[in-house]
Amino acid sequence: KIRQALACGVTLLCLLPALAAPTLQNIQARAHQSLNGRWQYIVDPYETGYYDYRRQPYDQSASGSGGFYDDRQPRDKGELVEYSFDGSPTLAVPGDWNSQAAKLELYEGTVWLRRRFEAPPRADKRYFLHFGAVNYEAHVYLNGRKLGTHIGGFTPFQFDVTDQLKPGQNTVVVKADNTRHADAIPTVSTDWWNYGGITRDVLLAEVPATHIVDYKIQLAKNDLHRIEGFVQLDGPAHQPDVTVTIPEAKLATTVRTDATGRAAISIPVSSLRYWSPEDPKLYGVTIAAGADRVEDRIGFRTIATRGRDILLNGRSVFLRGVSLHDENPLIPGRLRGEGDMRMLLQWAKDMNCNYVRLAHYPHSEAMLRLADEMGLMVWAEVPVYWTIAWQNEATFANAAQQMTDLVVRDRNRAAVAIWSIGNETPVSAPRNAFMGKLADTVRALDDTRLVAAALEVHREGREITMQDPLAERLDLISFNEYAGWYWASNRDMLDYRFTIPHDKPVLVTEFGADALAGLHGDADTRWTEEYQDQLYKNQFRMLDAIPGLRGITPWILVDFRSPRRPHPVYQDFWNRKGLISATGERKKAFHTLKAYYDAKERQYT
Ligand code: GCB
Repeated sequence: KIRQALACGVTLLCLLPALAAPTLQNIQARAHQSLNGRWQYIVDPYETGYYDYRRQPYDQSASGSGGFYDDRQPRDKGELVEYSFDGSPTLAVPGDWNSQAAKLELYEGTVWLRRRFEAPPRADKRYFLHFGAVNYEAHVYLNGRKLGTHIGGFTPFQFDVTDQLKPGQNTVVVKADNTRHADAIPTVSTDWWNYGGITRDVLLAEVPATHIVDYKIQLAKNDLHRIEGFVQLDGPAHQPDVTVTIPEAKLATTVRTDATGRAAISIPVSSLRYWSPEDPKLYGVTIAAGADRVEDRIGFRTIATRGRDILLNGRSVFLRGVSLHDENPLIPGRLRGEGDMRMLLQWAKDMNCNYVRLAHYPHSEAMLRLADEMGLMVWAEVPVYWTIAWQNEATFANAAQQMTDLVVRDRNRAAVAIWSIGNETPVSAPRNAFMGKLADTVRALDDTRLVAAALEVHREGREITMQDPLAERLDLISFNEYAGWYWASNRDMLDYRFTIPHDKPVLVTEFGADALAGLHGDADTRWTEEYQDQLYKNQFRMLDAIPGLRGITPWILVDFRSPRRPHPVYQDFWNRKGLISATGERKKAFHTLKAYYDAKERQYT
């Protein structure tokens, strides 16, 4: 297991290593202390705080010490210590470092972050140090001891620190490293900013020694009349019973756990207010086992396909969507809290969206909870993006781990309708095998949602078709196509036609055009709002001719930063395909898309 790669080597200090633990379901609802706030930081481009001058990692040396994680203070006036967190500047956590210090805007490498906190550990409890996300590689130390390592910039991880916490002051140090690697997920080339740092919440959770680790409480596959799932316990004592109650629906069940602490849940349902974008009803759900109890708010809905239709609670829907990145253009940086998230999702709702594509990597758990509450179906994705190391087993293990962590984290969210296993991955035998295995991984974890990927189309003459063999393994024919922008133009794009005869729903996961807000001209002039607007109108004509078209997520809600976009006048390191500018102005195409969605809404009710 990747996150169990405890880098404690052979040192004596490793006699009692903390264990990387499976993340607790719904951790924000547990008793916890937030470790968000200002963390002291040291920029370390040469990794001086990690390696000695012979390039040996300090944390794998005989003493296990010597690195910046020691948080060392000189014992007397003669002692040489060449770093100090005290007196160093601070970064807000959660928050990427690029948006917080001018000299870190383009930085890729290691930054050390330190925070002190008080803890009163209690004997009958267990403690978990939880990180919502650190991009990309995190080494975590508590009171000078290594807890472990985690890779993957967008998924949560945690350590059981029950045996490491001290009464009084504790010190946590994180080495965050956003260096890109060819064999990583994502790989070196992406069309988004490589924000580094502790980008999501950090907290210390306290649970009873025997506690609820995980649960899934959802409608069974394609069945509006049965809630199905499981509850998983962990701890020293065998806790025989688990109770799940949904008071408002007058539903309750008490079930026995097996020897592994697992209990299967199956609750017959006669009637419920089913979750939908029009009525995003969430029920209070209580899961209780012995001394532990967790409260959640869960929506119940089914999502399935039948022929070319997507059925939400058995009714055919059109997914009126838009793609978005986890970025607040106004900072600009990663979304830092619920206010930022609400702003973006509200912009989508203002366009009459009932659906969002959270591209191209797992967004925050809080974003999914907001989508649940605001009534937006979600396409959730992992950063298997473009050309990755298909033949490398560790790369597959990494992708499968990120996919698993995403599904485990969000599988109680009614909003999540589709798991996406990747974006624009180029067809080849090794890639087909890799992606096929990834599709199997998701299906084994969750059979109650659709599995898809943003594929590419094939163009021959004027005909656009789907030739990707991966499509056969997926529930949807879903693809990106840049008619009118990367090929053809507003003048001739309507000469092309899509031939998609498959008996599956078609989702167009991307199309778009760059437009600099406020730049006007005719519809043949690149970078103008008129060009983008005309392209959208042409797209609607082309796409509406596809019989199976059941949804679109144009690229993209709002302009976003990208190192791949250097044009000094039109881009300035922003991808300008937003329907909204970096400063929040709505471009012409915003209103055109809204009008299209208003019509689709009428057509589907
Ligand atoms: C794509 C990618 C997306 C890019 C977009 C573009 O196909 O999936 O990440 O940002 O095109 O603007 O080129």
